Amino acid sequence: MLGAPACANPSASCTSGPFLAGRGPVGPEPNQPNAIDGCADGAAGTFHVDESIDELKVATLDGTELTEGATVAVSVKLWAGAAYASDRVDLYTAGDASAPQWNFVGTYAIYQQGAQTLIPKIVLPAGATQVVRAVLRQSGSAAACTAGPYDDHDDLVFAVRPASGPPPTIAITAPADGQTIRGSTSVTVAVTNAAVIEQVELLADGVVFAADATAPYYALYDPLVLGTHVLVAQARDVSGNVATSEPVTIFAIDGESPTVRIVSPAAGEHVSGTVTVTADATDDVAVQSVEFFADSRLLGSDQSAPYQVTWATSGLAPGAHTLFAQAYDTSNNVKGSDYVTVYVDGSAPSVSILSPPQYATVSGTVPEDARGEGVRLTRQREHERARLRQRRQPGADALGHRPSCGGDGWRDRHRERRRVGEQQLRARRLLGHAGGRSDHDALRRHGPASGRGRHHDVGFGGRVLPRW
Ligand SMILES: [Ca+2]
Ligand SMILES: [Ca+2]
Ligand SMILES: [Ca+2]
Repeated sequence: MLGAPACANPSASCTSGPFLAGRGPVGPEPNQPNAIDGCADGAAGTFHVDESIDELKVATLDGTELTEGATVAVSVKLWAGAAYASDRVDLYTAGDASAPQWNFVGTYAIYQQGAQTLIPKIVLPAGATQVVRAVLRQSGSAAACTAGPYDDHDDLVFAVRPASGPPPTIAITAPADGQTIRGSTSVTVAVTNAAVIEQVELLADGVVFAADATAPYYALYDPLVLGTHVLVAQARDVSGNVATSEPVTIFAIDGESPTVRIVSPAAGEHVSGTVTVTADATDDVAVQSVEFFADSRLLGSDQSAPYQVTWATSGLAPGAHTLFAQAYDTSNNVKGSDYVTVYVDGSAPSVSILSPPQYATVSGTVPEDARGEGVRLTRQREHERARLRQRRQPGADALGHRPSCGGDGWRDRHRERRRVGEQQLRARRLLGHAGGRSDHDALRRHGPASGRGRHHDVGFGGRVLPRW
């Protein structure tokens, strides 16, 4: 009725039987040209010396009925002549045999002279009465109807059962759309109602990064760049058809905190003056900055290695101080170092005279209230000072300097200076202040010259030195 062999009811297979044997006018091919659109066969040559399609058959792979969307095997039994190397078979399908719109499936080479059978697989389109066409051509290009003198065109019409379920789908089941990931993540794919899957491909930002040929389909995705990425899965069936999933957008972030530790000064170290505090910091991506703290006070931050700041310890209370660093990575992950306790030991011991008050007139044993050593002035000490005083000339200051017009010799001045120096040195030794500050003026109090009583300078460690 349609001009080609046909199977009226759906079944597991459909075959043309002997009706396609030979080629059109060359024969025998009953009902030639056996092309539902009347495409004529070539008339050159001889039956089974030259080319002909002799039989077509479609069959499901699993024995179920021919169904829309199913992958089926198409057997093309043919005869090839001596020039078989230039022969090709082109395969076409159409979902509606009564008004065929030819879908090109593929081109297949001939592998030998004489009888042979090619069995390509195709996916059946939608349509209740379908047709498959095989074209055997010498040279030329693929077309549903060719004009070569040795070309044969044969059709097979068959009934197809409607697809019972939903169409095949493919979806990425993990990670979820909009998910934030740290490092690599496993991407899993679900394929439903699929024909024979050749493989599932996974794409990130349009580029295939993995393929899996067996279910369950999954692969590891490790983004090379932080930020937004779009994942898509594609299932490719044996006929080359591709189903594509909905895209899944993920956000790759740096979730790993940096590491940081203070390497200098070392814990327990005694420091003084300006100290360089140095830290080691590392990160899986990049360290943004390192902040330094001393006793919870921010000293500063450094954006590049070596990470360090300077710490001015002069003026700080002597004793234990705590250093701390914290590192930020470029994703603002932050991590603190261990605390490092150091000891500030940079200033000379100092003493403050609290009593007697400045310019006070004192006698006998004077109770002193000094920080550190007690300060005591005794009569014996006064006598020692008095002997020195007798040698001193009027007009000289505390160190024995005198105005040049005083008329005294160099020896006297020198002797006086040395004595005063020795007194000061002795006072220093008594207090064990070998490492102490040597600035005498910074530690003593001067009283103005006065005629009342005796004035004393208070020297190192609270020792009381008479003022001459
Ligand atoms: Ca034919
Ligand atoms: Ca034929
Ligand atoms: Ca990090």
